[in-house]
Amino acid sequence: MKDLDMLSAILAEIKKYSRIIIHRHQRPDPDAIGSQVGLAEILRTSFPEKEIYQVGGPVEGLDYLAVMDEVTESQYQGALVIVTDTANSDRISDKRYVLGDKLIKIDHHPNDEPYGDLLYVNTGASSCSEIIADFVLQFPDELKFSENAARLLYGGIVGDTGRFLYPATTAHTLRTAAVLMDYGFNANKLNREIDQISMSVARLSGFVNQNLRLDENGAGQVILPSEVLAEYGVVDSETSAIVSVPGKIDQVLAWGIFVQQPEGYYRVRLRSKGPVINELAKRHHGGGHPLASGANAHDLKEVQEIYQEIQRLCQEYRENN
Ligand SMILES: [Mn+2]
Repeated sequence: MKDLDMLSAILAEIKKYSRIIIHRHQRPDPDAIGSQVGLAEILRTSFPEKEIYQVGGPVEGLDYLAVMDEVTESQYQGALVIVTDTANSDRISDKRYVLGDKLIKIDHHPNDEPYGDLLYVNTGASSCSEIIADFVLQFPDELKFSENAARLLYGGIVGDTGRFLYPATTAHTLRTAAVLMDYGFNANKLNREIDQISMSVARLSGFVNQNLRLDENGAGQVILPSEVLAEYGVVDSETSAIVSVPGKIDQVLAWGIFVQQPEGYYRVRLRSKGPVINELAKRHHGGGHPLASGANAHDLKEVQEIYQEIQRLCQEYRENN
């Protein structure tokens, strides 16, 4: 099915259902919330007679973007369920997504697990929020932005592109952001809310710079053991703010941040300026985009194995580029 045909098929399903419940991934980021609640707000504006819900539990410090709704199990009966920004079904926040009448996936990650009755995946989009904006722009007679929907989608784009910095940013991304900005929300305030960090995270980024291990090919590694997180007063969800820190350093080519979890294992955040790192992530219980992925390491031994694989990828990349 062609892209536009799929989007029309999704719109036809939306029109059919009187109740629509929208999910996103666990440990949400601005794009997860932006695409999810942005779509919810668009549907509320475009179809005021429908019941629209956004679900998935606490938003971990992103409540300046939106808050979630509570729904009961029985409300899933006869409902349409849409999931945004989530590549794999086991990462969907709130497992009741299976209780709906029909399931739609809308995403921009590689389509490793094509779940759902209908799915629209565009890996060329900077963010899922950009896809939701495109959806509205394709059907201007039927779908309408509100000021808040525009704010949420803009926030999602800013979050996933690192304020239009990361390579997934295209001319189309910038044009879409411009269309959204015309809705008049306070973009300056939103940019600041997304970008600002707490004093404890600022101090932790000092630790990251001081303790970065770096080899001659640009392979970087930072390990954040539980004791360090406790010393700096930072919890795992806040570490997303320091993932991009090593990337500012000229010699760094690809890197991993290994954050120890209360259970003992390490959550791994992988980033790259060139070498493709999502295959590596898949070998270690993870996945993601070619230049931005996540994985998990059982123990310090697996942490070192992953670092050695980053080193190999950097070395190969240096030899071929
Ligand atoms: Mn995203």
